Amino acid sequence: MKRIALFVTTLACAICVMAEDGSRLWLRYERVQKAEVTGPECIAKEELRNYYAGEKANLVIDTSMPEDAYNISGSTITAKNEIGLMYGAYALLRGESGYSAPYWKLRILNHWDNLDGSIERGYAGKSIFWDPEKNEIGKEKRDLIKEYARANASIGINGTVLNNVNASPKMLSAPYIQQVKEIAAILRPYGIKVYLSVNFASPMALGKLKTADPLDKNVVAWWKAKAKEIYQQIPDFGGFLVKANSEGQPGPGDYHRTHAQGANMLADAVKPYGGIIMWRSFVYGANHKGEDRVKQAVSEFVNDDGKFRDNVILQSKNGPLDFQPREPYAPIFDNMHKTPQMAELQITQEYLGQSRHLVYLAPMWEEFFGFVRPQRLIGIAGVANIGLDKNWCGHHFSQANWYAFGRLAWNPLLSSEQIAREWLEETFGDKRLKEDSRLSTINHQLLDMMMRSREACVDYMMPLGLHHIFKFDHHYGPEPDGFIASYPLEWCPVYYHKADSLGVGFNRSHTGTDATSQYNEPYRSLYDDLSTCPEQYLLWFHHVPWTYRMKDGSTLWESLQKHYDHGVNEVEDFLRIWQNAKPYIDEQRWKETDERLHHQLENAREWRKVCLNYFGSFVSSHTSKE
Ligand code: GCV
Repeated sequence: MKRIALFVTTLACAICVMAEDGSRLWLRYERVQKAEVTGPECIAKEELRNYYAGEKANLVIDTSMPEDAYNISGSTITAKNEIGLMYGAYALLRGESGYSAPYWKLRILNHWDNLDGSIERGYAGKSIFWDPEKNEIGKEKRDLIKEYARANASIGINGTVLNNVNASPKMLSAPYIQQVKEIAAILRPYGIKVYLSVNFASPMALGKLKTADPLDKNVVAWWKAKAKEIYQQIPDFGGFLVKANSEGQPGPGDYHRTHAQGANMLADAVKPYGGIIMWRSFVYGANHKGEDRVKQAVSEFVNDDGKFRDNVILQSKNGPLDFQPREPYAPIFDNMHKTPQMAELQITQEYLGQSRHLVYLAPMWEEFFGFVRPQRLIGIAGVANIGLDKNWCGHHFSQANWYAFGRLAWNPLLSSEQIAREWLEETFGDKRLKEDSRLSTINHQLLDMMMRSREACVDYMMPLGLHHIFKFDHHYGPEPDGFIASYPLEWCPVYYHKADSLGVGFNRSHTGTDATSQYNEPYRSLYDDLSTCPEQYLLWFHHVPWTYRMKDGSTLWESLQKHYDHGVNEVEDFLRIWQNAKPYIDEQRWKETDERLHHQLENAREWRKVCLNYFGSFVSSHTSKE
């Protein structure tokens, strides 16, 4: 588990570079230990003493400053308190200057970590928090969690939900609360609050009550007592995250109560301590038989708008389905006018090649913020991609997604390109190579590769608005013909593409399921009309004839083929770029990434082959020649 950088020389390069296992993430500062730092003893001081390359730095407290904000003038950092100074110190080490304040107060990672140490949709090893063999936080784990805290603090993340939204009731038992208390103590100096996902039926499983009905007085009392117990141990505990009446999880609906009734009961329990409830809108299935899955969140929540307590926040995925490589934005953001909302982004690449594909996700998130303006949200959550793997995230480039999430949570107006440039410089930049004139070309190519990688993934997996044609359960690889009669239809790929001899795509216009009517204008009309619907969402909103003429004059079927080809060609190009970069990257990270890129190419080719064979089987030989 210990993350130690190996130091070996590489023959691949005339200049000897340090081999790396990726454990230092983007925090690869040289330990110069030369600055004299004035100001309070704190993390900022320690970091600057160790790593600041200037001779002097000053830390100044100004209590009139806003929470978490900092100002950097020369080598003087001013902030309200030590946390602000810490953010300022990391910014100074990144080379920033001037004033900066976070856009949102809530910048939270969601770990889908189970108490048995496994991680749902985790692709980088086991949980860094939970180990069923050890019911205590030992020294090794403490050190690791401290590194985790430092990495998060360096990019401004200030909250973490420690367990899976498919929550075990055991999470709220006394021994686990004790562990949470210990974790909270490690995270606190870095300005990070802990939150827990809770199972709505915990009063039954743990408290032996006969019901979890939110209007039952014993249930209310149970949650109040539980909140008190937690806050006695962890006075700055953040609150609860809840997945209710979704994918088999219990919830207020089990007692014919509304989401608002369920959420408010929990909200009242944490309110005296300043806690919040993040209630997820990811629901489909049970209550909406036959309704288009992407409409169900709005249908289920819209009547609750305005009925939630003021410490409840509705947390919704960026798209209406489930973290696909491309989705239109989720219309729930258009429909809840009186309820504070948070967006949930997925950093772990469940549907984007997991930790085997190089896919930089910030362009996707930037696209989302183009539709759902950051000012409509009061916070942001990201499903973490972190595990016990030495490089934390499985793929060296998946670290960029953790980094980008933090940077966007601090400032969603930053461009994905700026963030990628920053990350590349911090993660792969080697100061000794700066003089080499080829380096700027290489850097440019690496940046380009990252920036093209998400669109490439869309193209080789699901272009033109296709969605959810993944293999069952594990969601890796193509299965467009997927249909299992005993499964809910919403789990079957054929439900989503509806290919037939006439065409392909899901008619969600007013002549179909009318999902377009859940959008505000101008998107409602734009998406509803086949002739104005952006091609990137075409098959999401329309069932389109194979012979339909696309904007470039090709037929839909030809266009699909072009997109799949383009996606594969892009990955071939990424391999070339990576080959060119070889002399400038340490041996270990180069090799590990190269292996994954080869695998990615193989997988991209499989996607193309399987999907084109399958969809091609619907296209008559007459049509395909048109
Ligand atoms: C945590 C999808 C994923 C599940 C996940 C669920 C959710 O269905 O495949 O693993 O469960 O979303 O976000 O609750």
